[in-house]
Amino acid sequence: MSTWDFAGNFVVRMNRSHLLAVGIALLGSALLMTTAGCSSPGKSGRADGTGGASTGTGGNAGQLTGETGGSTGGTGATAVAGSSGTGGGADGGADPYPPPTVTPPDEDGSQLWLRYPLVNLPARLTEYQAGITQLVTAGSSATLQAAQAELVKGLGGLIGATIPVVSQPTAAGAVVIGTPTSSAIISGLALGSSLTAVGNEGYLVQATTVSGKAAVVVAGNTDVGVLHGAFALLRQLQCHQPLAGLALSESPKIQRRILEHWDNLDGSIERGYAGTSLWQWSALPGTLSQRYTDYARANASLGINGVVLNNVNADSQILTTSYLAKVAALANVFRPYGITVYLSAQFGAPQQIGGLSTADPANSSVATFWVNLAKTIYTMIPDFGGFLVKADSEGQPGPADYGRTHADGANMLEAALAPHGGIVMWRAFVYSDNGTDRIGQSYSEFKPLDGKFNAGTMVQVKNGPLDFQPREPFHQLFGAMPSTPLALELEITKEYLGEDTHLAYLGPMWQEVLQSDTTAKGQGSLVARVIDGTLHGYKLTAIAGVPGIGSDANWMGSHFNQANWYAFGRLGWNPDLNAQAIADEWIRQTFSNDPVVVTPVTQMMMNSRQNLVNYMEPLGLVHMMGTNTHYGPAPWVDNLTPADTNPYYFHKADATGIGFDRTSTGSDTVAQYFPQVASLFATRSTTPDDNLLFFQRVNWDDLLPSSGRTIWNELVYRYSAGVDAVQTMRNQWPMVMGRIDNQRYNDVADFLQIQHYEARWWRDTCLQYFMSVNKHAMPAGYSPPQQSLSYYQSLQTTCPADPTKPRCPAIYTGSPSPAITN
Ligand code: GCV
Repeated sequence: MSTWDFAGNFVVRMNRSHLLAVGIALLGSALLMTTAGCSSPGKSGRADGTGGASTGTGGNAGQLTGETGGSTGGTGATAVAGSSGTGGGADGGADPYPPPTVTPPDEDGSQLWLRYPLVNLPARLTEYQAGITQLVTAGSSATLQAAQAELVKGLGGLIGATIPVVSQPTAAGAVVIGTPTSSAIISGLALGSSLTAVGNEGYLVQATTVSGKAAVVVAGNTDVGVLHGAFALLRQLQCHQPLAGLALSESPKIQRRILEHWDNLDGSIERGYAGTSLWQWSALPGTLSQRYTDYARANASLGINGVVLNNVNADSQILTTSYLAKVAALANVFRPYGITVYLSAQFGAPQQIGGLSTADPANSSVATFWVNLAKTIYTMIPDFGGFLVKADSEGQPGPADYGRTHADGANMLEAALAPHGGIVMWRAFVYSDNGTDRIGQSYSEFKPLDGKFNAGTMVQVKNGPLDFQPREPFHQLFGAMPSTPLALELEITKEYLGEDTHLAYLGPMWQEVLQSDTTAKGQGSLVARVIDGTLHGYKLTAIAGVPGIGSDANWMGSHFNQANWYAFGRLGWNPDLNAQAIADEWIRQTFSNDPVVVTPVTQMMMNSRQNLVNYMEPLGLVHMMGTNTHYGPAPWVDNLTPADTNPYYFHKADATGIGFDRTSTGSDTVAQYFPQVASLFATRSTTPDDNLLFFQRVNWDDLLPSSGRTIWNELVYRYSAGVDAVQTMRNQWPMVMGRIDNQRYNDVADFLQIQHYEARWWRDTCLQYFMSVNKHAMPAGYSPPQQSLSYYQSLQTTCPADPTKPRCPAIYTGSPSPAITN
């Protein structure tokens, strides 16, 4: 039964017994892919699927049908997680979890993955109740207090009893936390080099004995290491891992793991779909919301250790003393959680708030402005992280305005921050009309500057050369700047991947870029090795993600978007983690450990990004979305200035063919990659299907060897398969009904319905448009577009009414599937 709710959402309320039949039919095949999660995440495999040296951009036919394990044919294998035992002995197909007698109570998603519900696997609960009986404290620092509070809350929730806090172990089952300095017990364990090896932020979590009694030790070299260890222990227990043999030893591979908020001082969030900004600027510094602490807890649970508070399209007011007092108040909340505050700096600030007539980096008054500002900031925020800068891009001022280079601009700021220990993260996302191939601009401007940046400067590079599209090849700069530390920038908010409503798990996308091989120093020169610093010996390393976190109760605009915050944090800690393993542990903590839940939801998540690529921008298409809001399809747009902001610029579809020729017969931008990669993308037979139209121009009737279809028929097939895959997700979701709470169940069901309609909207619009230029007909076996091209074009004026919760009620009608009719 369907209806409209007051917010304009299409609401589905399904009958459980009716849907169970569908679910059971799907469960048989789905159970085959249950994987390990929490304690032994598999190392990620190469995402290129070729087994060769050159790329990591997705394979060919194998990726069409899923990213779950490379078992779907073709050459696009994405490695699966390791398969050591799962919590509660869930392997083997039997469900050891007693079905709930009543549906779990409603949840609004605000607890994220830190829910700590009573363990509902009877044998494991008994084990935990015997093995965790008390918490032994070790010191009064704010960080250790936070670790203690989290353990009291978490352990108590999981075992269903209050955990006494004691100063010395008095019984078996003590959880002992601390550093060798803060805890005589930890010191007495003489953990030696195994502890020193985990560094400043890492931890050891071990089942051991203390004074002859069974205990669990959470040890770090620093209080923050202990806090990270506390969260690691709670993750294991939330995943129902056995206590016996517990032995974790972890440290982060990337130094700075940063959330980059695009929050404006008026409370709006650029490209945010989860409400308004978390930062209550008018109430700060006096009033500190509990939400700030919960946000810090969530980040610390993943090891995220930095926060850029404001939009890169920066308002210089944030650099004034009254705002810095508010920033300092937030920094004080975050500090115990190991989180440092950064700010986006407006390059024009010397003019806007400094009373100067220029922002020229060569002007001594400008340099002095920044030096004095840095002194002020560090007086108020002693551990301030530094500046993030968007300059000479999308209308932002920058050094080019004065005939200076990016290095000139960055080095001036670095000189101001470096004496205090701060750094500059200078963005390589430059978008200005220089008449060359859009995707080549960043490389052209930055590659010649390698080695010219001061030591405290990083260049921050988006994953792909264009702009966070559903699929792009990795950015050419990775591997190309050995003397300049490069940070990786990812977009967690789904600006181009369905905003708040579409279920699109981004772990596979990020794994794809991280495991891409630049070949800069021969085979194995992965993007992950560039950004963890090991390839070139960078002294600074960083990863940044744009979260879009906001005031919505569920933080991210949808329950499944939380998985992307989670995956970002986990990959920042260890860029070699496997996306499927991360999904597995997120599901266990967020929804349930019950394989009846874990199995189908893992499958939904792991297929979701490729499904979305199929119904939005298959075969290497990019930038087909609506102007400004970036919501919905608008492939016909060709009249914007500059030209490289038009969808048409990127697909160039006409009567003969489609695609952007970036080989030597076209823009030759492929030459910006290292030779092995360049040759792969420049050669028709070796270009991965998933990047085909990004690099090559093809005729509509050319055959795609991997499928035997023509390009036109392949596009129709992929668009249609993408739509029907959302139907599959809608069939899978009811399998969890009654095993999770109704509130989140219904929220997800509602959004899946919107996604299904919008997938059909994308498909029908794009196919209608392409037919209008190629004069081809729909092949047999596919449902025709439901409306005319002019109808779809007319929607651009009405959809969306609200860009922060984008919807298009006009197309929420009819039956989106089947798109493939035979
Ligand atoms: C903050 C894209 C987004 C912009 C964003 C820009 C950037 O173009 O649409 O909203 O601006 O990226 O990364 O700077």
